[in-house]
This record gives sequence, structure tokens and C-alpha cells, in this order.
Amino acid sequence: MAWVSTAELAAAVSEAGGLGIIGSGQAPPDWVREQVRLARKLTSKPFGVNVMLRSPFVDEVMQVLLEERVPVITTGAGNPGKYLPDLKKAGIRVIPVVASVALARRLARSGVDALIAEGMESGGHVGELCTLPLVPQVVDAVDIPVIAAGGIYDGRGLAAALMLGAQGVQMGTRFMCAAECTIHPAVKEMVIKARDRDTVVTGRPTGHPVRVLRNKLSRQFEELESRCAPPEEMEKLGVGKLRAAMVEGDVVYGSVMAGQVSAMVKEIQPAREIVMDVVRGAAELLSSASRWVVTGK
Ligand code: TUI
Repeated sequence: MAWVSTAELAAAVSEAGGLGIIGSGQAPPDWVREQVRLARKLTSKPFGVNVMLRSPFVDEVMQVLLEERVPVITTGAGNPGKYLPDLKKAGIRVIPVVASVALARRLARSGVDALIAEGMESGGHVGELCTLPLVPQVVDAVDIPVIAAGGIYDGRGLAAALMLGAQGVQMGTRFMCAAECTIHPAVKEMVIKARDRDTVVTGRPTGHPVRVLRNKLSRQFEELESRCAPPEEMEKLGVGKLRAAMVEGDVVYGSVMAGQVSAMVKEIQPAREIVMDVVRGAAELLSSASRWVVTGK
């Protein structure tokens, strides 16, 4: 969650008992180092950094994370294979996001510690499969822990993910409205107001589909797509738009990447309250789940 999950939010999630992840996106290496050091000041608990593999700074960012001995790295939007030997040697846990069974198999064989299987309900860069079919297929294909992501909002989502064979969940969109999340208040308001059909996936023709909340920018993308504009034109339209939304609060012409659960987010809550709600909700559901069992007597 580039520009969204900064050290403040990641540290708050880790303090609450989750594993907070700093989203490094396309940020320069110095910014990533600063964020890691700030998170270390804010929490003594483990936290991670997400590396967006299509960042122009990906090599330098990986170098910073090796130097800073960050305990956990997650990766998105690609295959982190070439970085694995160095990360493993440094004792860093590597947890790539996958959107397909083939990549899950390949990465499991190459020695990653766990996988995040992310369905296309999520915000930002998405694959083609939904969480419900993706997670059990990845669970069946690999023998390392699988974390489910995409479309998870509360205890119902966590309980369902565990039933699919996942060992945990990754959540993004709900934490956009965490009190500790430093994004512009206009974005939080837009997420809170969103309804069930307010997200859309644009960018499929460029090969980089991205789920966003509908606005003038997403309509511009749709217009370019409908007249089969050259991919470069679409790529150009996207430059700097995530920052414009998240930092400057341009919810009209910025790229408001957010998942389908936006519609379920109703308020701003401290990260601790969100974590507790999810965990307690799932515990309650699972402890009463035996009512579904027909004993046959
Ligand atoms: O990566 C994300 N979410 C993101 S990245 C991002 S910025 C961006 N900008 C332009 C193009 C692409 C990204 C905004 N949101 N989530 C994790 C994720 N990874 N979702 C899907 C994937 C994925 C997709 C294909 C991971 C691997 C993959 O395989 C490619 C391969 O090499 O086989």
C-alpha cells in the first residue's frame, strides 16, 4: 500500500498483535530507510516491508532492506525470484503475493517462507482470480503457509479464509481508515461513502489491471480503453496519480486504489480496534461453527 501504509500505521498494527507492513511502492531507497527506522522507534515488535517489484528503485530498495535487516519482506506485482538467495542468506522471511497457482508453485519450490494468495477483490494491482477459488487452490499446491487476501474485512472474512486452508489474512482497505493511517482525510471519506459497486478495474489492456474507486480519472481510463488507445497513453495518464490521491487528497483526478470491501468500511477506528474486531469476530464464529455439523444420529 504505497503512500498508504507508512511507518505509523505499520507500527500500530504490529503493536496491536498483527504484522504491520510498510508499503514502499515506487518510493526512493532513502525514504524506505527512513520509514524502517521510524517504525523501529515506534514499535519493538516485528514488522515488514512490501516491495513493489515494478518500482524503478527495486534493486536499491532491496539493498536497503538487507542492510537494515528488516525481519519480513512481502512482494507484489511480480516474481521476486532473483532476490531470494540474498534475502534468505540474510535470514529475512520472504512472503510474496501471488495471484496464480503456477507462480505459487514456482516460488514455493524456490524456498520462500510463505505466500499471500490475493484475489482480485483487493485494491490496487490485481490478478484475475477471486479469493474464494484462488486460496484453496494455492493451499493444495504448496506445502508452506498461505495467507489469504482480497475481500477480507472482518471476522467473517478471517473465519472463511481459515476454512479455505489459509493460516491468516492480509488486509489493506479497512486499514486505510485506521486512525493511524496518514492518507489524506478526503480519501478516508471516499472509502467510507463507497457502496458495493463503486470500485472498478482499469488498465487491463496494458497488462496491469488496477482496482480503484470510481472517479473522473477511472472514467478517463475507461474512455481510453473503449477506443483502444495505445498502452503508453494509458501508462502516461497513471503517472503520479496514486500519490495525488493519497497524499494530496485529489479524489477526483487521483488514483484511489481500494478494494471491494470499501463498501463495508463505515468509520475511522484505531488499528488496535480493527485487529481486535477481526480476531474476536472470527473466534466467536468458529466457536459456534459446530452447529452446522450434522452428526447423523
Ligand atoms: O502489488 C499489489 N498491489 C499493488 S502494486 C501497485 S503499483 C503498480 N503500478 C503499476 C503496475 C502495477 C502495479 C498497486 N497496487 N498487490 C499484490 C499483487 N501481486 N497482486 C497481484 C500480484 C501479482 C500479479 C502477477 C503477483 C505476481 C504476478 O506474477 C507475475 C509473474 O511474473 O508471473
